[in-house]
Amino acid sequence: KPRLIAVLGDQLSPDGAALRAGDKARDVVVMAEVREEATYTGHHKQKLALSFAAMRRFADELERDGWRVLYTKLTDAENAGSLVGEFARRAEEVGAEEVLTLAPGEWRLREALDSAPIRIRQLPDDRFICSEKRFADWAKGRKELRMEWFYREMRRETGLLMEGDDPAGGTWNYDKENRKPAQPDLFREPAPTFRKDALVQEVLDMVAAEFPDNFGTLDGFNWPVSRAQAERALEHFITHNLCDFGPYQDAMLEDDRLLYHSLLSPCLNLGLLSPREVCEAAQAAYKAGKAPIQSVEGFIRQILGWREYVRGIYFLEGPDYTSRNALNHSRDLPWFYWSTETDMACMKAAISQTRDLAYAHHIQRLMVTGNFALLAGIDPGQVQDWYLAVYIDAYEWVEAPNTAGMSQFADGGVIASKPYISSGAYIDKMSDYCAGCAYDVKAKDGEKSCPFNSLYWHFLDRHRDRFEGNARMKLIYRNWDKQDEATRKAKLKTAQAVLDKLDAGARI
Ligand code: FAD
Ligand code: DLZ
Ligand code: SF4
Repeated sequence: KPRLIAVLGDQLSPDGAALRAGDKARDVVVMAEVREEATYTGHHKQKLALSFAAMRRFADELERDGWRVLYTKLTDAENAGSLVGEFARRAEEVGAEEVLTLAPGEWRLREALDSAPIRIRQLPDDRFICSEKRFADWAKGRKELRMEWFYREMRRETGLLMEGDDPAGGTWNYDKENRKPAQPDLFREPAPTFRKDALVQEVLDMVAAEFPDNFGTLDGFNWPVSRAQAERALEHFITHNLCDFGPYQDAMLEDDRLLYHSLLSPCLNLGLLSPREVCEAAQAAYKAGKAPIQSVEGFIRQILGWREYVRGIYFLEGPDYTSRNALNHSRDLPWFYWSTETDMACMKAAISQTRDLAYAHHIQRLMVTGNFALLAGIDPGQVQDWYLAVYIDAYEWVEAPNTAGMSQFADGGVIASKPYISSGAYIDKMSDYCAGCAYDVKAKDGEKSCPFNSLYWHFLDRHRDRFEGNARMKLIYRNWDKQDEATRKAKLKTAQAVLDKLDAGARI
């Protein structure tokens, strides 16, 4: 009897375990665009378009490769509306009794496939460098699961950037040499453009018609939808941007939304590129003397370290991870996260580019929109919903640990040893946003003062019990205690006024 090989929308790799286990002569590939996946969050329009376009292109490639593929389009009349429904319908159609697939990157779907009326075998997703089991072994018995220690083991295990037993260049981590602000540069190489062929255009039209009210615009859609385009994106990054990636990875510029970032996260998360090949391409540039160690190490750490680590945490911590709220934050997400209508120039810039491109780079996510939500005490569930919806690369296995863990401290410190918070001074140092802002980044209190400045101290003051014993935060509390009482009161009063405005839905 034939079996079904189910390929989900973010499993677009020809060499995943499920396709490897299949037999072209006997088995049938099934792929389905379904409402349930298109609506479990309010996906950005570009994310919907990328998902469907890349799925259709991948189905074509599998057919060219000799597979029989049953593909359901979103608007097909017989579409059952859910992945389980489609797999059951197709199984009946071809007389299959078993479905093979890679375990999905989300607890919600793993559970749905497990309780399906048809037998669905979920194989471990082997498109990652570190398996879930390997991560659990690493985590066992450790008091703290810090990324840096995990990353060093991965370096040793893969041999990436190793010289014998030592790290290339003699140091594991070159962060200290990075973290530079950037200057506008008219000669910076523009991002490559990807042709919108008939397939992409048809999907863009469908998304515009079917999801008119979803967040975001479609005009700027310029994402690789195929393996070939993803290879071109990788090559472009290695040739033009890797060299400067390290020093400027934390920088932000109003008129240069992408800087030296790779934009490869959707390619990686969909499976168009493998993490190993991306790391190897960066390593090859280092070995050829084309990129310095601090950039190559910084880049490889994001993929071999952070990306693998957050996935490990997501599956290790279990399905309740996303509902944790260690700091008991409960304020509603301000409406300007959707509308962009705020006077804070940094927030407006990060949210506007998110609307236009479905993309913001890491520091914008962490130290602008994430930082604000944390300081303002926003409900981490609502913060996670926002990040899951608005970014081109958002899949729960990677979005949730970054948002709940790294950014919002909702997991109580599983990922972050201290909260990622800052006043406006950090944003001012790393960006050119403040010059054009309605608020004054130098003012510490009062109506015109940068909201990050007062909210920063309000956060520290209201969470004193939790954080003052943290060795890495002692100095900050000492600084707070040294300020005279009137100054402290003025800051807290200013912060309260900002929070009151948020609660009243007023513009800030
Ligand atoms: P680059 O800066 O060029 O980095 C190279 C690659 O490293 C990325 O493509 C990505 O695959 C990987 N990477 C870098 N940082 C991380 C990280 N912290 N975790 C995992 N991988 C990382 N990344 C996602 O892929 N999906 C998400 O839904 C997502 N949500 C996030 C939410 C918050 C609140 C924060 C702070 C970060 C989030 N990230 C997420 C991580 C990171 O911001 C993006 O991976 C990165 O901005 C993607 O852009 P890039 O490809 O240009 O990255
Ligand atoms: C994100 C997404 C979307 C928008 N649509 C589909 C779809 O129609 N069919 C499908 O198989 N997968 C889709 N996906 C990706 C899944 O939601 C993804 O596999 C899970 O979130 C697990 O990572
Ligand atoms: Fe952002 Fe404050 Fe700077 Fe305005 S002054 S751009 S709110 S950091």
